[in-house]
Amino acid sequence: MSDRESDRRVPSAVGDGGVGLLTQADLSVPTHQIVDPDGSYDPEAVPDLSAEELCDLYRWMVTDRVFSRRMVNIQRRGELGTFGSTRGQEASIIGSAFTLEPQDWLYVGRAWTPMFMRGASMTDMIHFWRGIETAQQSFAKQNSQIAISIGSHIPLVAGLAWGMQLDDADAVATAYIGDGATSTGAAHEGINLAGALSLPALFFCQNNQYAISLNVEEQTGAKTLAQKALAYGIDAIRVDGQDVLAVYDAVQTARERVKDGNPVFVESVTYRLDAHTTSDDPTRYRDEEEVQEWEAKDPIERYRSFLQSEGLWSRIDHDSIVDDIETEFDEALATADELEERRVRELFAHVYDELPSELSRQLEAFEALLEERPEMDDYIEQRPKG
Ligand SMILES: Cc1ncc(C[n+]2csc(CCOP(=O)(O)OP(=O)(O)O)c2C)c(N)n1
Ligand SMILES: [Mg+2]
Repeated sequence: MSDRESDRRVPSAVGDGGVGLLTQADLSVPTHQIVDPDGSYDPEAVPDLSAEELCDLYRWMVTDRVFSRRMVNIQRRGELGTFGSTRGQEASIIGSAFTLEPQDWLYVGRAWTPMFMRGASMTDMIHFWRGIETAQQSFAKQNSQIAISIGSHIPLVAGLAWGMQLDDADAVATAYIGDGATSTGAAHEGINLAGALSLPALFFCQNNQYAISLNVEEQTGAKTLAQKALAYGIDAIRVDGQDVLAVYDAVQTARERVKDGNPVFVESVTYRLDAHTTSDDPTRYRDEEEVQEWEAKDPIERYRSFLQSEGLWSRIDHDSIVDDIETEFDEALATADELEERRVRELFAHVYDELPSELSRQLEAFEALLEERPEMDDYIEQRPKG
């Protein structure tokens, strides 16, 4: 009997009437961790990464943090529509993305630095958050896309993985999703397809505890998100998302399995320290105490203590890493600002080769309106965004 079969056959304690009732208590889901919150770890459990790679993990985590800070700042100055900060999720984001190969496909929600790790520019990321479509076109050159419509990329990734399977590709298709996305119909359809066809699809779920204002415990009756995978016939790993080495280890293991046609769902348990986006006010739905508890689990601090224990901290010049990223951001912003003003026509441009008549009519009406009332342009420019 496999482990999973034996789990299924554990009888419930009382009152199942002899029908083999399965309950949430019948399944125990461990959470993989390498470095404890107090910084202790078993050296044997550390993934086989070179000193340079271990330092790179730190640099990328800091990149993620600085990028989020700068983006929130320029949004506050009115230079960006909106932005979703990833502060607090750096270990989850970087540990996972560090395992991917350039030929893999990557569809993300709340994870922007993985694009940079594949060669996308900060300028394009700024364009994206300004609503400029050329950014996605540029990301596609690195097999990457951002999905804003929650869960919409899950069936796409299953479909991509199906194509890869048919082509016998040596790569995986990856969907970064949030806890909220697991409640969409698209998740059901996409993950089910991956399980049914044994597709090379990797589902990396960042359980950051919230779908905007909705806490994960209110969103689902399931004890963990990882366990949902089993119902689709795919494997799962639950990992401490504040521990970059554990995330790397988990996703590396997952990726190897996925490549061989065993889809895996990884639940990374983390926390969004900032607002959902710059349009959100989290004080309306969560306590400061809770935020402070998670501030104390800062993933960058935990990893720094690991690097100190390994004698690698002396190789890292934190301040100069931050300076470099700030400079890269300044230059990216200056380049993004050079983009010429966009026209309304572009809103209609990227879906159809030939515009359907109803959309043509809307475009003409919109252009006529702007011709007649040019002040509407200012209104579009100044309306609250988000
Ligand atoms: C289909 C769809 N419905 C609603 C929204 C509005 N919305 C944006 S983010 C979000 C919550 C997402 O939560 P989660 O999946 O946990 O991702 P997180 O933002 O926490 O990373 C919602 C409902 C959307 N973008 N797409
Ligand atoms: Mg979430």
